[in-house]
Amino acid sequence: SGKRLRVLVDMDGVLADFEGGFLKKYRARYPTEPYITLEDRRGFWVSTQYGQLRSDLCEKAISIWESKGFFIDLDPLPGGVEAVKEMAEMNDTDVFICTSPIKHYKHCPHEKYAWVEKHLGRDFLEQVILTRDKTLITGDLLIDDKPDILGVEPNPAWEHILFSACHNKHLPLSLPQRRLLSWSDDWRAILDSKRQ
Ligand code: BVP
Repeated sequence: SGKRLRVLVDMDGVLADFEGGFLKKYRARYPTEPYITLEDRRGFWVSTQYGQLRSDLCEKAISIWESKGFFIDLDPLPGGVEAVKEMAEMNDTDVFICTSPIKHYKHCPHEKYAWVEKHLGRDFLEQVILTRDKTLITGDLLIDDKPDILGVEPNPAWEHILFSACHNKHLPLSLPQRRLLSWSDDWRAILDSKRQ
């Protein structure tokens, strides 16, 4: 076999249930305001769709993930923690968690590290990459639910595997983009397809 495989795994919407956590806390804080069910979510940006529902709901949505406790309280998505642990144990495989913090930095970066420690263990903190520009990070694969991952590097090293989420499941797949439907889907075959 050739060189080691490097897998970058996104956090929100791939390992941590950002959408479910958002809706639960939004409805608890704003019980009389309209909301968007996960079935009706379209587009990556929650704030944009809430702003289209009613303009003042954009800032109400933002207030949810800017609050203390939002990111640490996110539930793990089914099978994600187990998959990442198994990946990290595979021969010739390096796994990094590659996640973009929000610009309101008071709680988010701290809570992202705390979430990794809580669910993956203290040793996994070595694998955390916080960046607002994922195109700068080299890897063979990036498993991420954001359909368009752009930055200053026009030709990123990684192949983007679109992880299915409520907001992207209706999108036509722009070929040759590959999808991972969930952590029950065959992620091992996707890794094997990139090995030398
Ligand atoms: O920290 C997350 C939440 C935030 O953007 C980051 C996306 O990171 P990745 O999943 O790409 O690593 N976020 C912010 C907004 C609106 C901001 Br205004 C949003 O609607 N959705 C969202 O995920």
